[in-house]
Amino acid sequence: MSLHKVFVYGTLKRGEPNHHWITDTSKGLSRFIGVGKTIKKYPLVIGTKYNIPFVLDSPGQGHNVVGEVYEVDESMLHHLDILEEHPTFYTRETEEIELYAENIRSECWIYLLKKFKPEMLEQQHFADYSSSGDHGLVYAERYQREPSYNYKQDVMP
Ligand code: PCA
Repeated sequence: MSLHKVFVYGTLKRGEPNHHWITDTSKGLSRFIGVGKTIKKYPLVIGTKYNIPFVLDSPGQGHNVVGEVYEVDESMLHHLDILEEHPTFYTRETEEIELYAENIRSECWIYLLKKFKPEMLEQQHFADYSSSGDHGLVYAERYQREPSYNYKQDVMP
């Protein structure tokens, strides 16, 4: 069985609205490894009218993004790809992550946005996402969204 490391920075983190996706044992295996951050700086923004977190593929801007590293099996990785709509919405790529506790670097998968409207870079850049932060940009879960509203148009160039 092949295992993969995934770095999550948004709604998949503990205490965030999609965390249950990564703990659903009926979909595969996952194990929390630790908290870490990207070695490179990235813009982490909250976008669309549904306040979705995105790391924009524009390294060098923003902050070292904080998140959680999990070890997952092939089946769980596939399950996460479905949530993130890889490769049509987010794209899963590898990125070097520094794990705080062990002070080691590790190559992990990350879901980022490759194609985005340039004005998204002007939005506030966060270092550590929370859906209930002072920013007041509360994440709208799928069941709360309007079926007729194409929120992907808010990000696609
Ligand atoms: N889910 C993925 C990408 C953004 C999101 O909300 C994550 O938590 O890393």
